Amino acid sequence: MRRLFFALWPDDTTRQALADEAERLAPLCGGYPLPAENMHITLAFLGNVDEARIAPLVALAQGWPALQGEWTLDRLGHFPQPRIVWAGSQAPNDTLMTLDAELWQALSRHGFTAPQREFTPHVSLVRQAERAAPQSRLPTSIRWRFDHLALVESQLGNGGSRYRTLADNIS
Ligand code: 2AM
Repeated sequence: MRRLFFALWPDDTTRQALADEAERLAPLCGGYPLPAENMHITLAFLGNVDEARIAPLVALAQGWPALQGEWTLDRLGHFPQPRIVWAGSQAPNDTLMTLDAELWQALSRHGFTAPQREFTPHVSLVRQAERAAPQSRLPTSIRWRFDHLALVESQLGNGGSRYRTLADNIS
């Protein structure tokens, strides 16, 4: 079994801007900042997947049509349970919502079921946060141009999660 999810990964500049924001927020929220290499948005979390079901997911990622999208992060949010402070956007992003819906549609053909709850696009910045950020806007908005979809494995370890890309639609 491997713990898998589909995600978008930012370029270096965007990732660093998010990590800087996480560093700034961590002491204010009483948690720990996630490192630059972990910054991403999850579109579809699959959980533990049997080895036998992984090959079709790799093929799905590799065969996904080219992506071209943009997301402006300008808002901070808080999930009290699981204690995450995150970055997202005030305005809904149609490209992301459509991409998420299309991805789950494709995944349903492989026996995976979309969650009931509504998709809240977010990038986790601070974990084990004791409280929300003091303000709900990002001091400086961050523009993220995304161009590839990745199937990623999450390995849980002592130092937090480590992520490894198994397949994407650009390499
Ligand atoms: P999070 O950052 O909001 O915790 C790897 O764990 C990725 O999958 C993270 O982006 C994490 O989101 C997400 N994830 C973990 N468990 C999830 C769940 N039950 N539903 C949706 N996403 C989940």
